[in-house]
Amino acid sequence: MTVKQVLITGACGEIGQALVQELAKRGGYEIVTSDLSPLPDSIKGLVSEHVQGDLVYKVKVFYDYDFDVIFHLAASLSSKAEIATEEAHRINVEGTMQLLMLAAYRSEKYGKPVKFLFPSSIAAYGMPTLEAKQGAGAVIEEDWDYPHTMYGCNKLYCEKLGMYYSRYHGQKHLDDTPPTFMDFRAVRFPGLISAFTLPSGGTSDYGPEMLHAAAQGKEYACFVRPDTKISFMAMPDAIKSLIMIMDAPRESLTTDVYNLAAFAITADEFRQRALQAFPDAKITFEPNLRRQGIVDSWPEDVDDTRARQDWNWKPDYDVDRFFDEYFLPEIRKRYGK
Ligand code: AKB
Repeated sequence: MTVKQVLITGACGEIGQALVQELAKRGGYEIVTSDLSPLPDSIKGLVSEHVQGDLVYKVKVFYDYDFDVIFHLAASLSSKAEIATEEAHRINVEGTMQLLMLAAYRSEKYGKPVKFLFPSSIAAYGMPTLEAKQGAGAVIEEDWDYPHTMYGCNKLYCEKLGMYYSRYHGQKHLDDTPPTFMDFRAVRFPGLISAFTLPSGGTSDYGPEMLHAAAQGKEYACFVRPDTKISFMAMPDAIKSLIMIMDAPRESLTTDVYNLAAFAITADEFRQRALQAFPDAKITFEPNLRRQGIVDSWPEDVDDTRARQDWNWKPDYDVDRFFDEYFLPEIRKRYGK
């Protein structure tokens, strides 16, 4: 079996840790990682090399590697990015740009398209008003692409940069013999929930934070209103989607950026589910205006028909299966409740 060399940036984050574990389980990959932090014990033994530091400055190290696939997960998430906007732009845009340049260079030089997997987000959308959000239903990829946050702007722009580098870079597609371009593929993730790790710096974090707090018997003040609705997805489905889109034959892809959906529920429905499982949970609502504004700008749901049609995407976990077969059994084991 030929071993594929894979780079995972942001490997210490929630998606990164779960992805490293899944690729190691699958086998056939030499996994190189990068992150600002040292690798956690959960994945240390699964990685052949870890490059610690700021990607913008470290990327030159990677020009000597022969990556088949790059998962570029490193990002400053929406709430954090709104506080440190310049830093977020540097991490989210410059970091991505540096890595796209590397993938484009290697693809062209060696005539082998490097696959570049990019997790975009529902933050790429921007609903102008609550009425528009409530009336829009499940939105498609091209609609409402007017993000209200630095993070959302960064994600939307990087989707465009990815398309540029994979098709038009240097306008060489116009030459008689166009070069080998990199192979860019992006998914727009909803809020993700893991039973093993907690997110930090995001605005969809109220979902996982509430559930983890309830399971530990800790009080939780939710920072958005009870009626706040966006879509969420179980972490195993997020990992499954990244593997599926990586494996999909290029010719089956009709677009560069795919919506992904699993279940759309309100913050109050989260609370009800948490109370059913942990009747002593103490969950209150103390909306934070700024974070509320961010979530109000994200659609209630997204339409993932294209992913379903092009690469047979289907989440394993709807809301019932998410609670009953993934989150609650795992979290009970974890916290012993
Ligand atoms: C965030 O809240 O910033 C992320 C996202 C929805 O992309 N989880």
